[in-house]
Amino acid sequence: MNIVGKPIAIEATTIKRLAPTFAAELAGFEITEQSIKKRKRWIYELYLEHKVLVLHDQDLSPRTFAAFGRVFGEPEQHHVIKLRHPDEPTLTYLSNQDELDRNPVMKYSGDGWHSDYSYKLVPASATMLLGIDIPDEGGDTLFADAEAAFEDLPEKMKQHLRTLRVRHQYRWSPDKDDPWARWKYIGQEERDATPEITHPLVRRHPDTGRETLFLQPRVIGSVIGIAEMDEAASNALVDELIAHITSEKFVYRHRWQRHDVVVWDNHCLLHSGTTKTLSEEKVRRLLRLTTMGSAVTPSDPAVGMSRLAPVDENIFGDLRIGC
Ligand SMILES: O=C(O)CCC(=O)C(=O)O
Ligand SMILES: [Fe+2]
Repeated sequence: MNIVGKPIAIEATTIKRLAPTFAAELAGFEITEQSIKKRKRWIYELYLEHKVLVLHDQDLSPRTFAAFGRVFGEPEQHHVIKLRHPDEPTLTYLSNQDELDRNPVMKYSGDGWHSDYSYKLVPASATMLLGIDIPDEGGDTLFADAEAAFEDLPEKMKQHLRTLRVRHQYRWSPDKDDPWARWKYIGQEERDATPEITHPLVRRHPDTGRETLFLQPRVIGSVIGIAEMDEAASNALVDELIAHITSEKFVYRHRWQRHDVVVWDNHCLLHSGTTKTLSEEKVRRLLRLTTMGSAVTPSDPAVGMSRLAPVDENIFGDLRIGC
């Protein structure tokens, strides 16, 4: 007993694996500013080991949510201004409702397999979401383990993939008229912040040194293709690798509950929202934070670091719809 007669809370945490290669639920841990300070290193190590951590029943203020985010790095603002939280610009506010004068396309900005900010020279490190309003069913988030998927490939193929680079651009879409294409909702400032770049296809995790595939689909996912490869061959390779990464054995589906906190490692995972298939009567709102990553380390140093593409093709020229 402590001096005010209350039993001293003893942390009884349990860790449950949620998918064959990754993802874990951390039960019995209450996120508070004190518990964050005390267990920072332990949480970070669990995160590196499991790649996705799920914590239920965390009714957090934006301040405590942001403090927990700092366990995983320095918070970064989203380059799409209207996606930022109106009061806390380092947080993003995700909603499937028509609100905050946003372009309707933004309701589904997380749908489609991707790794956050992969279209930037320095992509995101961790992303963390907090469920505020969660529908009784639907709006799940999917995760795919790109590190386990790379590990699973034959050695000869791994060697070939280590020599390749990938072209990325935020506003790229294989179909200009796709109603969900990102170029439709960004203005000049956001275009300037997202020129075409190339990254190595196989990168090393900055903390664990493990190799992973750093790729996403061409549809919505901002990948133009493999650099210096014929378009048909590039498309076939991208499609084959994405089908492999997102095959069932590497996927975890998170079914949201209110006050869930989910944090994941963008270095080695792809993720996708499923909000487009959710009826709008089902309200879904989440708070989001991403942390700043570090330069992408190629698995094969000869491939070189990430860099700006030689010519910015100014994809889709002046076409723009205000957001
Ligand atoms: O809404 C979702 O389920 C995923 C959102 C997403 O992609 C993100 O927060 O980075
Ligand atoms: Fe995302």
